[in-house]
Amino acid sequence: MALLFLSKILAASFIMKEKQEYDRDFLYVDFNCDNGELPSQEAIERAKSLYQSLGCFVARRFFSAVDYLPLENALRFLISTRLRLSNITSYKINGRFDDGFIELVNHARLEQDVIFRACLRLLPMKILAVDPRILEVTRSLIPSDLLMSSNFMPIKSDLPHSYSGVFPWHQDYPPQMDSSDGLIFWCPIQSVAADMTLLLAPGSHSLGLLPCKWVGDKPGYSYYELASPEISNRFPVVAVPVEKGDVVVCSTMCLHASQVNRGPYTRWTPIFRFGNFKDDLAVKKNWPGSLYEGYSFAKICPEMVTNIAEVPEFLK
Ligand SMILES: O=C(O)CCC(=O)C(=O)O
Repeated sequence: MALLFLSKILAASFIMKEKQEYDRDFLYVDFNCDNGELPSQEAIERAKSLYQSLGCFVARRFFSAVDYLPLENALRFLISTRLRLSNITSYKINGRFDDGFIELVNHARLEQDVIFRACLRLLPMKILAVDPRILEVTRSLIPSDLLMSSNFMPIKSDLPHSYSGVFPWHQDYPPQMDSSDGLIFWCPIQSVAADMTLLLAPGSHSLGLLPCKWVGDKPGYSYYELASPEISNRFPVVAVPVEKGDVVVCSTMCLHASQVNRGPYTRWTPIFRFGNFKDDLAVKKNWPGSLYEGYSFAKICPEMVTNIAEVPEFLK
């Protein structure tokens, strides 16, 4: 155990030494498969090597605008239906699929949740989740012949200048609990600039699952935060700006954080997650799923919750 801890500290301090030379372009791999073809072996190998050493990478030109059209059309329908039901007729027309969404949510906050829940069952989302390019990358990064496709694959909507849904540094395992080698595809439908994109702490996946503390029933679904959030300071912080079609891929153990959407429009981000049924942790914990599906991290991993005594009984 002590040896394991020492090796993790050594790995972390090695990454700290690299910090000065760190260049975020290093995380980008040109997949160039936005024409629908499978990624090249060269792109896969480069991505695999980054994923193993840093726990994350950005797949440039992964999807095309056309790949997102079914999702945009579905969102257009959902939003316009809710606008009609709410009798909202005056809203800004920008020629976007989400015209009226901001006005809809300003009219009633609950509408954001109605759209969010509907999106969890959108067939175009499920179809994109099994896109051959997604599966090829997943199979290359998770060494298993029995993959798990998470039930929790949302489309996140971040309103301009809103702090709701802005997550501090975290690992995805506590809210998702698929497997310790699970991975996430963060696929913004629009370009996202550096000052409002995902923040990554490359190399942090090497720490493994980190202790969390229960922070109560906050709005949103994240009820646990890192027990020692300052642990992210040991790693470089990289903001990864993306063009439409780029996809950020990171390990469930890689520390990442949100930034506020500083743009004028809603930021829409489909998120796909995969895991491994044969992973030791997944087997030991009886293949749990996400907090959203009702699985409780405090029940499944009580040993990782530093303030377990404060957690209400119904969550333990
Ligand atoms: O889109 C974001 O703001 C971050 C999403 C995220 O960190 C997550 O879903 O785990």
